[in-house]
Amino acid sequence: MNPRLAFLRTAALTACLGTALPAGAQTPVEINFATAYSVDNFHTKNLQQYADEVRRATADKVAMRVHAAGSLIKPGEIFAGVREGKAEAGEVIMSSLANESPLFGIDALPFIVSGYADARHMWNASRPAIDKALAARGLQLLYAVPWPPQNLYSQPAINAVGNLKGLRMRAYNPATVRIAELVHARPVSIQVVDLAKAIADGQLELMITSSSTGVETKAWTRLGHYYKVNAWIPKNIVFINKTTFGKLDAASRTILLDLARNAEERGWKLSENSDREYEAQLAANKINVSTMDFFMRQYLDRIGEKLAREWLKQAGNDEWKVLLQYTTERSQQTPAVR
Ligand code: PCA
Repeated sequence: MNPRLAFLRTAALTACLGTALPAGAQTPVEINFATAYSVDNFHTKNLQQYADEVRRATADKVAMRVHAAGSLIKPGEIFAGVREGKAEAGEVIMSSLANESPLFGIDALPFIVSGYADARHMWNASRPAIDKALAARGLQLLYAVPWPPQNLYSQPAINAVGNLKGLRMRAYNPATVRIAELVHARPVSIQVVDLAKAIADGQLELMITSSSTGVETKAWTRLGHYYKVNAWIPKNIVFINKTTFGKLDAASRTILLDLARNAEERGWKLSENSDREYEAQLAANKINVSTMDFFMRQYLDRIGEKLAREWLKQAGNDEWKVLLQYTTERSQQTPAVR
C-alpha cells in the first residue's frame, strides 16, 4: 500500500475507534489505598465502605482496593509513598506529620478540644488550610475522621508526678514523644500494628491513645489503669495522589468527592458512638477506669501549655489563623449544661 493510503487508513481507523467510546469516557482505573490500621478497625471499615460505594457509583470505572495493616506500604511510609506514587491513595493519622508542618499537628495539642463538638469546630476551621497544605504536596484531601478522645493507660497507678519517671511510654507522633520527654518518661515509638504484642511482651508501661486502640490491642494484658484525661481528638486524613485524581473524568471526580463527604459524616458518628462501648469493654476486662487526681491533672495541664507554646513558636500565619478561628467559634458556643 502506498504510504499516503496507509496514512489515510490509519487516520480513518483512529477516528472510528475514537467514536467507539463516548466522549469523556474513561478506561477503568485501579486505586490502591494504603492504611496502617487493621481490617476490623472502624476507620478501615469506613474506608472499605467508601471504596465499595465509589466502585458502585462509577459502575466499576474506579476500582478501589483497601490494603490494611501496613500490607501495601509500611505505616510510617504511607504519606511519602502516596506522594511518590507507590500507592494511589492512603490514610494516615494527621498529627504524625507534624514535623512536615506544624499545621498537621494542630489536632494533637493537648487539652484545647474538650469533646466532639469542639473537634468539629477545629476541623471546620482547619480544613481549608489542610486542603491547601496537602495540595502543595501533590495530594487531594478526600475526608478526615477522628479517633475517640486520647486517654492515659498505665501499668502502675499514677498518683504523683514522680510515678511517671522512667516509665517507657509508647509514642505515635511528635507530640507524644515530646510529652514523654516532659514527664521524664522514656518515649518508645511503636506503630499500632505492633502494639498488641509490645504490650503483651511488657515493652511499655504508659501510653496515650483511644479506648478503641486500647480494646484492639488488649491493653488489659499489662496496663491496668485507664485515666480519662481527654487529652485531644486526633484525626486520620484520607487522600489521593493529585496526578491520579486529575486523570479521572469529571464525573468520577465529583463522585469521589461527594461520597467522601458521606464517609466523613459517617466516620464522625461511628467514632463518637463507639467510644462508650469501647470504654465499657475496657472496664469489663478489669481495667481500672478513673479520672486523674486533681494535682496530677494540673500538672498535665501545665505540660499541655508547654507543648502549645512550643507549637506557637514554630507556627506561622496559617496556623495562627486556624487557631484563632477555632477558639473564636468555640467561644460563641454555649457549653453543654450538665
Ligand atoms: N489510635 C492510634 C492513633 C490514635 C488512636 O487512638 C494509635 O494509637 O496509634
